[in-house]
Amino acid sequence: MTRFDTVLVANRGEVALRIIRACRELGLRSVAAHSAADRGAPWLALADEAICIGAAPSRDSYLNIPALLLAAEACKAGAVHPGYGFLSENASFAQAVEDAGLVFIGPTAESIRTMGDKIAAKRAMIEAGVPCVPGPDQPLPEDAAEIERIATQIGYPVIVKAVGGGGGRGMRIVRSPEALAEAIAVTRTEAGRAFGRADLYMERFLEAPRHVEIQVLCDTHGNAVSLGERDCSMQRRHQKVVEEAPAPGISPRVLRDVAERCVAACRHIGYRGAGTFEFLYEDGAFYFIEMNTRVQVEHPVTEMVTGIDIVREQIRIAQGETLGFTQANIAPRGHAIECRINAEDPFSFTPSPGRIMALSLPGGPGLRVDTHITTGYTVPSQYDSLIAKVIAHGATREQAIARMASALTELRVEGIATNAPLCAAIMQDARFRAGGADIHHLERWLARRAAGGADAG
Ligand code: MV4
Repeated sequence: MTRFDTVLVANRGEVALRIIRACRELGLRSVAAHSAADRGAPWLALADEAICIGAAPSRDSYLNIPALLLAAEACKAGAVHPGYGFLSENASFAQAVEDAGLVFIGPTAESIRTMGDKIAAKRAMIEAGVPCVPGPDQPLPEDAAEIERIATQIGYPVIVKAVGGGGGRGMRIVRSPEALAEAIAVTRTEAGRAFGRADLYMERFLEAPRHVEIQVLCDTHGNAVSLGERDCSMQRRHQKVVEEAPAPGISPRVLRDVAERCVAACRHIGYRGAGTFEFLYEDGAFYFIEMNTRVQVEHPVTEMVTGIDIVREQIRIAQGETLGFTQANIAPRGHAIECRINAEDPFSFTPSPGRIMALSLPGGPGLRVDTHITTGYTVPSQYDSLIAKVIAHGATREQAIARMASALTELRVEGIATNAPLCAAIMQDARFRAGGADIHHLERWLARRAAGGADAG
């Protein structure tokens, strides 16, 4: 039944290494496509083969579809794993891979396209019974009076979002009818420029929600399961910093209900592979905002509590195999927390590329470090600043926090600045320790810190 024996890894850094390891475990050959800037990078040595696909800028390499297809052909790959970021949610890439007779390790191009259109995604979710933020599942009309009526019906404050946007790009909060026309005009212009599509939609703006997402896995034989939720509320400028599973303080009944609705939605849309349903959670209720059709940076916290290897399952699903477990077999155990370690200044957040002069990675019970860096490795300036993910598991949330705090004292990266001190401070923050902080907490905390308020809760 094996459809391929060689996987082209169309990504870099820690996720390339994550995919290479999963391939090896499954007895598959991995070929790492890389840019000129990543020549000689440590993860390439762990792949069975490495192919340079273009110059350092992503557009010439990791975003270069013809170069990736050529590399796949040259190394006789039967499948392509896109990782996260780059081309992972590019429907044209998924289509081009399949048109070349290769397997795209992910959902169909059609699923990716639907979820990339935020209105189409929302409509599919409403049809499937997934709770959404109040607001029409239609693009906004042109007529100003009609738009005002829609906003009045939703109730202020509202949020205007680009249909082609997502991940925090192309949106604006509107608090009064007076501000509406201007906000629409500006967002429309931005959306047209940024996404090549000026369509907008409107929702009720939730003031202080949490970001809670549901991980699903679906095979091509009609089996779909939920691996439970992750709370990713600790973020700055739409970049997650700390993620955890399970989400603290949410009723198991409410969680089970929303997870079941996500699984039903997967069946409804014929989804395949790994996927994440993003929700805002406020006052005991879930509101769908977007679906991610890729493996996510924070997938390890789910792996730690479920014992399921999500990347391995992605590859097995692409091989046409059935999920090796049912919903009844999935029993989350304990608590897991991930800290994203970035090469950046922990106060100014300016990127800090450069050579790693010394490195000590933490270890011990319940600890996992996903990283591609080594002593002597130079973090290039062209790409994302993520250099490592530290994941701590414990029987309880308190134990996971204690293990993370301890791990962050062990972590030593010399030669470049990292945000590890910020992560360590978050582990000591009273509001984080209480659990259930909202999506604005970290930015509020950083603003207080910048103003000189040491560590007010
Ligand atoms: C919202 C919202 C409040 N109400 N939608 C930002 C990222 C994108 N995925 C959706 N986002 C939001 N949509 C409604 N109706 C607040 C945000 C939001 C946010 C969401 C998740 C995580 C962090 C956030 C930070 C600011 C705003």
